[in-house]
Amino acid sequence: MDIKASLLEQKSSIEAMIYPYTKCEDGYNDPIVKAMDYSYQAGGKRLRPMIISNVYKMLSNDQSIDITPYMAAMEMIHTSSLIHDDLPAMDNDDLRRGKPTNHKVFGEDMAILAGDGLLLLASEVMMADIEKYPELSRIKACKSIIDASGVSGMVGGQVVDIMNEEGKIDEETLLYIHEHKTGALLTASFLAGGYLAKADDKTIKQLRKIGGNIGLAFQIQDDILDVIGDEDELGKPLMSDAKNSKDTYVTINGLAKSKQIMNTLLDEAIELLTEIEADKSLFLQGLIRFLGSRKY
Ligand code: GRG
Repeated sequence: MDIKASLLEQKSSIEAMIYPYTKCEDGYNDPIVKAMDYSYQAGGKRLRPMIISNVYKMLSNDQSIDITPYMAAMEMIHTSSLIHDDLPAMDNDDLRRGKPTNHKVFGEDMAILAGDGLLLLASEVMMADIEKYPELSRIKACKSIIDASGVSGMVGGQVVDIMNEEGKIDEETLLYIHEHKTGALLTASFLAGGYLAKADDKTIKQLRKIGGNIGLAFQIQDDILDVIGDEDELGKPLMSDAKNSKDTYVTINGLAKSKQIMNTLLDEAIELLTEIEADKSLFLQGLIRFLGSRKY
């Protein structure tokens, strides 16, 4: 399988599916929808919706459920976190996905509201048809996504990250930050796909472990790319961690050991995936391998 070609192909079909979900202009709210769409439609790998869709396809015999709202919601929450992460009060970044950050284009006030708008629209979109289709599997998928975004998930990770912004940080705290700030949404993507497919408890447990491994591996590669990546490919400046005097996996463990830890996590994830479904998980296996060598 040519994984890069498949990733690009899936990325564009996902974008065609999820873009319509922000169409909520009432005339007065045009400016905020424009600011939301600016970041929502700014590219990105679309990994999280891709995981939801491929886990669902791998596990479900009934492909009749429309899982697009959950894919759109996940990408909205991810995008809202990127908009807020770039704000002057947070990382104060000028570039994201190769374009000026949201607050650089629309101002800080609109960028804050664009993040808030996307975050809440995600819940609206997932809940839109709940009276028509009140199945537990959909409620569990929605819950897993919302839980992962909040104070026990991504927001919690960001808080601990901010509290430890400068100086030394122990590996346990760094692990907490990565597992929550980055890992929570990636894990929720595996779980949401599993819940929508009505997977059994054993499979859900395996998916949670796969998501956890991938979340951590993803962030380790982020730390590695921040040092040895290519600014044009990444679409953002390098050495942002060093600029902020931040301890990372690389400063704590060194480059070689960080890579080794990352590869072990990814190998384990592939092994687990193969235990769940050997043949029907080929794309996801390729995606996981790609994460270990990604340059962007
Ligand atoms: C608004 C819910 C909400 C939260 C705000 C700012 C914040 C709290 C959390 C920060 C979360 C964050 C930015 C984590 C980093 C995750 C990460 C590694 C992002 C990059 O993901 P990619 O590479 O990005 O998938 P693309 O651009 O490909 O989508």
